[in-house]
Amino acid sequence: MTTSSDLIAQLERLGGQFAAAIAPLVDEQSIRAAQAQFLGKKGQVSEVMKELGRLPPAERPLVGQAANKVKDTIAQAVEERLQALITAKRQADLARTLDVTLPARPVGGGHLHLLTQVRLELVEIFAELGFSVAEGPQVETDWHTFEALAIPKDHPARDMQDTFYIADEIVLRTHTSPVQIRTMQAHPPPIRIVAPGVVYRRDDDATHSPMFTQIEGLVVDEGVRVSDLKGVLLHFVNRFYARLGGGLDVRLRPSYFPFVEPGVEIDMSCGFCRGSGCRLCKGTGWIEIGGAGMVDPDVFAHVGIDSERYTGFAFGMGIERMAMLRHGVNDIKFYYEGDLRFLDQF
Ligand code: 2NM
Repeated sequence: MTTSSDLIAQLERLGGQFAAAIAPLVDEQSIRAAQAQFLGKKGQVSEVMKELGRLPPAERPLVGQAANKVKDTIAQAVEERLQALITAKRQADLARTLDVTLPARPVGGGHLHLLTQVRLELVEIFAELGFSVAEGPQVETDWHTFEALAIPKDHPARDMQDTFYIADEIVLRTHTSPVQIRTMQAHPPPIRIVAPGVVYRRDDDATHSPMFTQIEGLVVDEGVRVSDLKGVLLHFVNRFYARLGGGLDVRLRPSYFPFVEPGVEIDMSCGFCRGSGCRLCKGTGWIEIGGAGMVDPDVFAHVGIDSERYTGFAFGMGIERMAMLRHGVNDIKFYYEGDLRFLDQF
């Protein structure tokens, strides 16, 4: 026969059992679950209270008071346990405080873009031969870009297909030759310059981009000859493609550019297959690397240089193409995409 003192004793034990049950719990969710287990409809406290009906009515309030007390005890134990967890977490955080005396983690260093590296290297190679660097505007006049270079209004080189027009007489330069024009206007010979820089053409495929970089060279002095041009180019290819082992030859193949006479395409002997035939030289043993020629007397006339006294040669090359050949880059877009998986290889 259940008595009120039995039930009160059971309830009081539950308080202690609850505290023991949550002591090992380390998160609020499981503590709340334990709380529900003790206090919920099917909880242990409710189980005890079901016995209440069997007691004489006079004894029931005493058991009710004991039940309220155990509920308070359980609520208090939950609060204490949660507080203890918060305190423990805070102490663990503090124990992990930043040690500012530790050496810093290494940060991956940046580096120059491949095209910048190659441009600087090209400038250095030509500097060895006494060239200085000249620069000029990318937004140019029609006159400096075409007229002064003996490219008349109806010449295909200034076709709407190739040239970006800003206004009737203002264009994005299609080559860096206007820099040579400006230099010849500003300085009397002797002139020995390279003009590296961005140029613009309406052209877009695996080997052409609407914005790309060129380096052009110009030498003007008394007695300048095609053999001087060839000597400069021989020095250039054997320095720039030194890793191919030296002994590279240069071939000047007759061609046409409006601003030179004679005009030539510059080929270098294929150092990749040494003439036995490969993909790069398409089996010919020669690789085209640019254009050149002796400056046309018409150009000298436009800039006020006496072509009876002075002669000169000029040459031009695409920097993207030079780097593509040397580093095996097979699509020009890799230069401009900013993908570090490509850029970090150089
Ligand atoms: C080339 C090919 C041939 C060139 C000529 C001149 C100037 F201004 F002196 F007339 N500058 N650059 C030239 C000549 C450029 O690039 C393929």
